[in-house]
Amino acid sequence: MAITENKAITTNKKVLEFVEKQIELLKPSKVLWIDGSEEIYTQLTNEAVAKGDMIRLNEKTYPGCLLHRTKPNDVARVEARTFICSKKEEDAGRMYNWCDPQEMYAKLNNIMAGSFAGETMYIIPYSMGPVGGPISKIGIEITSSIYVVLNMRIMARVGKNVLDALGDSNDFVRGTHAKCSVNPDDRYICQFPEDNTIISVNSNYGGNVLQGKKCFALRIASYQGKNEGWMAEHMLILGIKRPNKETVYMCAAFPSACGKTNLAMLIPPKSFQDKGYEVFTVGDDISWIKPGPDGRLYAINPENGFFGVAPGTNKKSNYNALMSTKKNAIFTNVAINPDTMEPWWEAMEKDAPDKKKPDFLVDWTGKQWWPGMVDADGKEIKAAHPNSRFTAPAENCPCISPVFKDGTPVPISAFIFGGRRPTTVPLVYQAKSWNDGVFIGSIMGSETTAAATGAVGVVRRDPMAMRPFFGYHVADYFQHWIEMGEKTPVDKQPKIFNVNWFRTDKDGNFIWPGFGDNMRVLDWMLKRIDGEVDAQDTAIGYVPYSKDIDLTGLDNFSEETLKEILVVDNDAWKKEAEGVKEFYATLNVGGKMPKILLDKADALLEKVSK
Ligand code: GTP
Ligand code: SPV
Ligand code: MN
Repeated sequence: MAITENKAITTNKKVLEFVEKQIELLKPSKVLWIDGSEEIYTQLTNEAVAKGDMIRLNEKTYPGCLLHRTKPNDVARVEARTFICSKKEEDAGRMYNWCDPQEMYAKLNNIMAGSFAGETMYIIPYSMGPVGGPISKIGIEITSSIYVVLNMRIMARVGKNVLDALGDSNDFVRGTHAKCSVNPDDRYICQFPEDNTIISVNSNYGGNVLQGKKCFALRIASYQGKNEGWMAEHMLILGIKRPNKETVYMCAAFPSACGKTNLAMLIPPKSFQDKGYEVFTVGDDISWIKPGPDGRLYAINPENGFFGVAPGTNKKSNYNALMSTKKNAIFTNVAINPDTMEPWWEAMEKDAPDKKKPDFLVDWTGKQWWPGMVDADGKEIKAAHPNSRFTAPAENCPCISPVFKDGTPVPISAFIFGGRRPTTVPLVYQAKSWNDGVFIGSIMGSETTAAATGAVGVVRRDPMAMRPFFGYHVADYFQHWIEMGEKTPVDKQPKIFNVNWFRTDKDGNFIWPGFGDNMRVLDWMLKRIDGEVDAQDTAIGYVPYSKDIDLTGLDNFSEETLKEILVVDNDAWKKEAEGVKEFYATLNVGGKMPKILLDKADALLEKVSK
């Protein structure tokens, strides 16, 4: 019999039943309900620091900040071990591992049984979206990891008020996280969409175990959205204010580590600031989107914080993200300066290691590190893991939108898709219709990054940046997008664009300056939305006239170069279209792919083959 450390903070029978069942299975020594009180967080932080699980950073320069190191075999999401467990295999779909739910429950129960022995079980009630909000949903995560409790506190709304809002309802996602021995061979990240259930075992890393994020807010929620008439997308939300105009909101889907956090927190170039342009961040990773009473699509950011990529984040590349990490943040797998107890990562620019002092830093694995260190194969050793991350409260962000906190859904005027494409895909183009936009999103490709395990730098198809996050069959997901368009009056449909910040020259350097200068591309979109400029009609959609992208104040970048990255090269697109057809064929087993999209793939090939 477990010793309850504090009393249940709900009388909801379904919640209590779920908790009892997990106690029976996991056999913790103690049980603690996370009620959202400061006392509990302070107690848990002290405990984690005492155990060496967390390192407290410099209280003066990084107040309330902690460092955590994961096991070297547990540093990213693991797509190969992520499962959608729907009753029928055809409902899980094509881009995913599937397993029969009963078989998977049996396997997981076997792995987890008794694994909390000697430990405390934490029960985390959390709301994705503001507690009680019109688009919000509730989950309960059970874990023995203080790292998870402290991160969930930042990433979601956590506490007793969530259970109060739930009342007697059974409408909550049941989540269990069992760290076990962090054995990668027995690691499973499983979603059971038909049961509103998530189970993660043998990991203690971010996206695998902070279940509100990818497991719930994308995999489970995309399935809920399909059934309930809304959408859960891997999209940032930003607001742009032009002088004398209302703020316009846009959502953008880029694959992991391809610039969502950067774009969401963009600082406009000086020439735009001088004109009075302002950018506000609503979210940097996930959007929940629902039709509003006026027929437009409205979005919220269901999260409460950012789980952002650390390396490369500096004052110049993302000032707002950097500032967000200055208090009450948790760093995962970054390096630390043991003298100052401040975090460090590659290209942070501040406190760059001093070559004369070789013991300057401690790397993400806890070992001494100095610049230029190489491993036995002569490969450079990084101080911070390439997928090291910060967990930062959204309220820390200097440009957080005033609508974020109360969670007011914002009307969306544009959807932007994009990925890392060294060739072929122009800087920006616009879909000619909603369904053309669905087609463009569905054929998205990107070079892989360190955000997931596996080879880095290979182009793979990543529809709507959702490849790792679909909670149901990808073809049904495309159909859902088409239907959401049908339900939205044409004049109220968001315009759909595709961007590519990552075109490279023959030496492999990025051609477009990117980052804050992406404002110039967003500005073109605003002008298109308001009907202020024409565009070139091409085989893939509307491409800007170079004169309509404002290059004021951009040194060393000519209109000629811009023209080069706006070109639609028919030969390259012929290969692309053939690749798309092959890709579609892999999805179309059982004839599930919407005919509208299959026809568009044929039409594209025909247009670029002329
Ligand atoms: P997840 O949190 O993994 O979903 O990713 P994210 O899309 O939020 O990624 P993030 O914004 O953290 O992207 C980080 C990577 O994108 C870094 O390598 C940046 O240098 C790079 N990046 C972001 N914006 C730009 C840009 O405009 N141009 C170029 N060349 N690189 C960019
Ligand atoms: C991503 O990989 O897209 C992330 C980080 O946003 S994680 O939460 O680990 O999935
Ligand atoms: Mn993401």
